Amino acid sequence: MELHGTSDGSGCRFAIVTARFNPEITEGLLRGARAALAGAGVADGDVTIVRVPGAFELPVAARKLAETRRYDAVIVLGCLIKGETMHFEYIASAASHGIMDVTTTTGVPVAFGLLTALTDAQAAERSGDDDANKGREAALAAVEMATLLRRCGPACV
Ligand code: DLZ
Repeated sequence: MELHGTSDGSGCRFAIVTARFNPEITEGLLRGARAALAGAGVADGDVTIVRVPGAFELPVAARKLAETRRYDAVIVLGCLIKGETMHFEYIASAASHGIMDVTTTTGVPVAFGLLTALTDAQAAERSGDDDANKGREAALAAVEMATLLRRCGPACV
């Protein structure tokens, strides 16, 4: 037996948590994610968007949403750009571990759309209106995982 998700997200519900820090980048990620969900057949009314101050706040909001059990998947979007201090390392580590913890402890897929870029240019390249948009990539992963888990009921193992 082989199980896999699909690219048809119709009927699935998604929450997108997006950080406001570096808004020119995170709004691009959000556009990419929304376009990908719409392209996968997800109705606008099945998408909830939640805004948080920065990447550090992504895990707590993702957990709250996952625990409602209202969503097939949660998508987190944010952008960390390396500066001259250690904030990049600390926030990236805390956010990525926190997000992984949410998905493993709740069993709800959380797609990782947190950019960790060394320069503004790298972040811009990954948040434009094209296939390189990492919000788009995270949304497509969320659709695949949402549809996979719907198929992974008790009857399938
Ligand atoms: C404080 C801070 C800094 C310096 N840089 C970023 C960043 O590049 N990207 C980001 O999403 N958030 C940043 N933040 C904000 C923190 O994530 C957080 O919102 C604050 O420390 C408040 O808890």
